Amino acid sequence: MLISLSTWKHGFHPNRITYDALLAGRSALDAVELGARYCEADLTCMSVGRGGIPDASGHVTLDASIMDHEGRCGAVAFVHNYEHVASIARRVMEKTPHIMLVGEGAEQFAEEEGFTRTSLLTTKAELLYKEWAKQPDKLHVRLRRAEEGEHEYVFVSVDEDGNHTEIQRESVGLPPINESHDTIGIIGMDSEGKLAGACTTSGLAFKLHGRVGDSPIIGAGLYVDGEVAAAVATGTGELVMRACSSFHIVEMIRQGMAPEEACEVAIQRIARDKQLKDDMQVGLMVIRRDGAWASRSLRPGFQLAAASKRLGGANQLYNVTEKSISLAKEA
Ligand code: SD4
Repeated sequence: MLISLSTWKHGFHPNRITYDALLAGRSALDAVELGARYCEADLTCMSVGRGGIPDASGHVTLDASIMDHEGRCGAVAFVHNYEHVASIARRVMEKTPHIMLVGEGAEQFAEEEGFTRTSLLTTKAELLYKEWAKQPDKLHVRLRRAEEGEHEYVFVSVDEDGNHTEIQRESVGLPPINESHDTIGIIGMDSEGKLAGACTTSGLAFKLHGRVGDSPIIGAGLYVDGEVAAAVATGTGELVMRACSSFHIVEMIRQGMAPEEACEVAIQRIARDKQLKDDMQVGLMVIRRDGAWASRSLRPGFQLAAASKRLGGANQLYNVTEKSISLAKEA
């Protein structure tokens, strides 16, 4: 019963890597970690790993979590100098009695564990930061639903009268094509029916220095219960954190709700958040223990990559709309 699901269009290649690892007999935990690592090293992906967009002080800081079918979990947050944060999270899970390490402590642990120290800031991300820093109150970054379903950053200038005008991507050093990306969340089921998940991100562009989102928070960005389901979230982390969305989905499934209904109810909860704004998005995905999976987003524009035995092993991109998409139980 092999299944892998990855968030967003840029999850397509990582999802292939995850699914191939499952096919090769690797555990769900290994497979999701491998997919996450691919994305963390992909420099075109500007919100995961190296190459991510910096925070408001010009630093790229990464957050990640990982969880297995036995409820073991690990997380790191506010990591400045190591690219493979999902693997560091796994190491926290496997080698310490703790769940989460942050900042300097996480980096010291990574160093001791032999992870390679590296600068996360690429020239492209630095150029973008410099543009933003010239007029942080005039250049706003918003998340927009792009035509082909990708969630992308758009840049908006604000004039003295407070009027917002979208500005060309070229003028902030980005190519005109739709090339922006988001956090990756990967959930998978292996040949033994075991579930696992990973979530890794540089977080929201130009976030306040020190801000940590939902991705490393167990129960918010990621939750796995091997007897029930694995769920992952992406999008505006503050919304997901207030609703504990991944945990919420898994618990509703535990009580007998179908995966698509659980996604629906979790999204409706987020839709009632009093801080919700037009440009905020959330995407949720879940795999139930029997292989049924579903996904739902707050607004159109969320995509996911799915590969499964039922899909003949093909890796496919799905557009998730305001309606849930779901695939029935795997044979
Ligand atoms: C965060 N949830 O840090 C992440 C960002 C994300 O799609 O997933 N964007 O809030």
